[in-house]
This record gives sequence, structure tokens and C-alpha cells, in this order.
Amino acid sequence: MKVLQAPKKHLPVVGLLGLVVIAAAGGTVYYYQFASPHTHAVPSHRLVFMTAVIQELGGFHVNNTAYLNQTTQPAFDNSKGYNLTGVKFQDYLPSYSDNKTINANAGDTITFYIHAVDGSGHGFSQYGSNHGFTIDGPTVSVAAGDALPGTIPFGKWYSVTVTFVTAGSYIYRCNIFCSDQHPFMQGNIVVS
Ligand SMILES: [Cu+2]
Repeated sequence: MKVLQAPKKHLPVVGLLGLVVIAAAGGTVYYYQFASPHTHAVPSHRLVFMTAVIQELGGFHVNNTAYLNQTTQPAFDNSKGYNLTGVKFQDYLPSYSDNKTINANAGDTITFYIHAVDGSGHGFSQYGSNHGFTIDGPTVSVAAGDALPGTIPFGKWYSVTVTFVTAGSYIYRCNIFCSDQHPFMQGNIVVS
């Protein structure tokens, strides 16, 4: 008879543990479904679409931003640029509206698509036939096969995929002398 009583003493404990486990799991589900402000779990893969023209005509300009909702990247060609046909993505608004500042979270990957614009014929001196793209900052990890710094001939496209490992302030800039105001041809990347 005492042997039968022993398991009964454990039953309430087992029951409590079960409730705790269920509550924890439920809480986690609740957090991700309702409390998490974004549908995109960190880290995300962002796509940033930009143009590059001499600083006298505006320098770098972010035209659009999107989350890539798949693991494979859009098709890309130096002449035609990116191809989003059949690609799952979701546009988002950057936190800054100067069209030069890019925001991200530590661990995020950003693929830059940059179209170099020929600025000749606008009354400003333009030197050479290329813009450049490089990033200064705490820690950047460049995808295998991609070039950073990169050279972007006028009229062509350039793409580079970079993972921002560490939070901090980054600067992207042109690294090829292209006009008198070349040193100012840059923008910020704020990684939180
Ligand atoms: Cu330049």
C-alpha cells in the first residue's frame, strides 16, 4: 500500500512542470506572434537600391529598400542590373528620409545594387568614367565572390552583399576620384 502512495506524491509535481512547460511554450509563441514588432526576425536580409552620380548632382541616392524573403538572391547582371521577377521580397521604409542613410540591425545582411549614372552634360567637371563603392566601419563581412571596394563604370550596375556583424556607425563612400566634390560623395549606415 505504501508502494502505491509513492507515485501519487510525484503526480502534482509532474503536473506543475507540465503547466510550466506549456506556459513557457505558449509565451514564446505569443511573443513572436504578437509582441515582436516586426514580422522579420533579426537578422534580416535587406536589399538597397541606389544610384551613384557625382556629388554635384546629388552623389549617392537610395531609391528603394526591401527585405528579401527567400534565401536565394535576385538574378543580377552588370548591364541590366537586378531582376526581381519571381523573387519574394517586401518593401520597407528606412528610418531616415535623407535618401542617403541606411539603417540595419547587427547581424543583418545588406545587398547593395548601385547604378552609376553618367553626369556629363550638366555643367560640372566629371573625371574618369567610374564611380567606386567602399564601406568604412567596425566589422563588415563581404560575401564570397563579391568585390569591396568595387568599381562601377558609368551606365553599369554593381552589386555587393555585406553582413554587418557589429553595431555601430558605418560610412559608405565613393573611392574613385570622380569630380571636385568627390570627397563628399558618401552616406551613413547606422547598425543598431
Ligand atoms: Cu567619386
